This record gives sequence, C-alpha cells and structure tokens, in this order.
Amino acid sequence: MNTNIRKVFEAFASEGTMSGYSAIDSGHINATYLIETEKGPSFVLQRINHRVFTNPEDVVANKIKVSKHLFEKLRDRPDFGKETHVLNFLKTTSGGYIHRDEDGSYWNLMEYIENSRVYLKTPDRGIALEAGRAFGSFLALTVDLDPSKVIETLPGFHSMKLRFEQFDEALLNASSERKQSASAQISIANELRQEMTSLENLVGEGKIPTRVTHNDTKISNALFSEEGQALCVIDLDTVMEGVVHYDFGDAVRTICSSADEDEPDPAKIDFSLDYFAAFVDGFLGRSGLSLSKLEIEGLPKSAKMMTFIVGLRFLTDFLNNDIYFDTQYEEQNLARAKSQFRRVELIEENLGEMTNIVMNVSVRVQNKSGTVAK
Ligand code: GN1
Ligand code: MG
Repeated sequence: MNTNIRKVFEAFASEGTMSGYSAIDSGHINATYLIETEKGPSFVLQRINHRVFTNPEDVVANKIKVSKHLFEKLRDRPDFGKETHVLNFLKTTSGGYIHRDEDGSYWNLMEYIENSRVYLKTPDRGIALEAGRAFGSFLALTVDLDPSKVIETLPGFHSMKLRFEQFDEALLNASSERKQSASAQISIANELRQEMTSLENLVGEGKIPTRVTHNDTKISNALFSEEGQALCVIDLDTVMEGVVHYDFGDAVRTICSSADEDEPDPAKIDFSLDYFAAFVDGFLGRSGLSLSKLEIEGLPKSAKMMTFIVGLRFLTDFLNNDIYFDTQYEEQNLARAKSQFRRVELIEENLGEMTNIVMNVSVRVQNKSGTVAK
C-alpha cells in the first residue's frame, strides 16, 4: 500500500510540519511510523489493522479511556512527565481520535515520548525489574477502572478453549506439507490441551477477579529511559477485561529469556530465573499491586500458560498459511511456535523455583504493608 503518510499526519491537529518518517517494525499486526517534525516534538502514527480489529473505533475508545484514567491518576505526581509518562493521543482536525483515509484505513496519532527506548530482548536484570514495575503498576493504577466499561474488542482473546478450536480447525484445513513440518509442535499442543485450560476454568467459576488488563505485556511494550528506568507502558490496542495472570504470564514469556521470539534452535533458548526474580520483585514488590492468595498462587503457572497460548496461536497461523501475524520469512510462524514451546518446557522445569520466588516476594510485600492476602 502506497500511503501518503504526510497527508495522514496532517489530518491530525498537531503542531509542527513533518520533516521525515520511518517505520517501526516490531509489531506483528498494525503498521507504526515515527514522524519527525521540523522543530517540535515527534509523533507515533499507527494504522490499525482492521482485518484483525474489526471495530477500530472501539479499539481507540479503549485506548483513550485507559490513558485518560492513567493521566488522572498520575498527573499530580512529582515524577510525572519525567520518569512517568502516559500515552497522549491527538485529535484529528475534525474532532475524534481516528482518521479514516481514502483507502478506508484507520489511523491514530500519539506524541512520541522523547529520550525513550525499547528493548526487543531483556539486556540485564535491572530492565527485568523495571519492566515488572511498569506492568504491575499498570494493573495497580487501573484497578479502579470498571472492566465492563472497556469494550471487548477481540472476544475470547486469551481463551485457551477458543485458541484450541481455532487450532483444530486449522488442522482440518492445513496442507499435508505444513502439517508434516509442524508435526512435533502439533503433538506438543495436543499433549498439553487438558492442562492448559485449568486457569480458564477458575476464571469461569468466578474464583479469580477480572480487571482491566493490558493483554500484550511483551518487553517491547514498555519504554525505558537511557538510564534504564521504565517510563511508560505502550501498545494499548488489546486493553480489555482480563485476569492478572494474562499480563504476568505474557510478560515472563519475553522478559525472562534473552532469545529472539522466533529463535528456532532450542539450544539457544534460555530461561533466566535471575530475570524472573527481578521481574517478580518489580511486578509484585514495587508496583503497589495487591493480589489475593489465589491470584498469587496462579502466577508461576500462568507463565507456562501464556507462553503456550502465544505458541499455539503462531502454530495455528502457520497451519493457516500465515494469514494473521506479519511474517518476514517462510516458516517464521513455525519458528515462533517452536521457540515458545521450548520456553514452555523450560518454564515447567523451573516451576518449583519460580513458585518459591513468587511466594517469597509476596510474603515480603505483605510484611511491609501489614496486610495478609486473602
Ligand atoms: C501480536 O502486534 P503485536 O506485536 O503488538 C499479538 C499479541 C501477541 C504478539 C506476539 C492483536 O502483538 O497477542 O502476543 O503479537 N496481538 C494481537 O509477539 O493478536
Ligand atoms: Mg500488541
């Protein structure tokens, strides 16, 4: 698509004249561009993939709702605008936060947070801790936002049952070549089928409270300062009602490994308990997040479950001939699935230690606050 980025940018009521732009390639669904202006601030322009997000207006409404809520909670803090930021969306010249271009594509624009950087992989334990603090704080700050007021833009997004239904359907339609190349991963998925639905059952029984969750807490969705402080959680496309385990588990998937998301060689994939301990310290110990006993107990296992569900989705997309996630090379979705399933194995091996870490940190937090998790 040969989009006129300047024209799209000018549809928004921002100050400044565009001097250049570049694509930010880390996402798998939407297209994102960094817009530079002659003298003023930079911006982030995003085209919402409306094949995936069939109601882009709802996606943007959720992003605005959550950002406004965060802004209200943080605006009076002394570190606001320095070490703490909230995404700031711009309106179009005709009002509203979405621009629809001539091709029918949907766009939204945010201010770029100056002097910030992202990591695709965790470089050290300090970043793991700060990432934990950022994603934990996000949940602590949105705890008073009624989840039913946030629109379910992608129904069943983290539903294991739905993801297995989609996998089963993909298996029925897949080519024999693709099934053959993915045969080991197909077996792993089938073996884990029962175990992986246990959290969903607890949620269904109402035993775990729902809340507003981010739902895509990979390391690249937090911004950091050059000094390594977490500044802001970004990519609010999937904010919806969920449970703490979605955000905790998905974060562990990327934060506790220094391998690429699509690293196909199992020998090159690690799981760092050291990063995990730092992440838990940030998430539970330094974020102000308060959880029930049942929520805390489910955290270690949620890392396995969320890593698995993402792997299952990559595998399903591979079987479907790569129709959902962007791919840069043949078999990338299979490589991504292999890599996630290897992480699942490593998490299983480390589950005992992970449980000790979670329990130790949660006891420390309770002792400090004088409350006991119920
Ligand atoms: C997708 O588009 P991106 O990169 O922010 C996906 C997430 C996956 C992630 C895996 C709407 O996120 O669910 O966890 O890829 N988003 C959607 O990297 O499906
Ligand atoms: Mg995302």
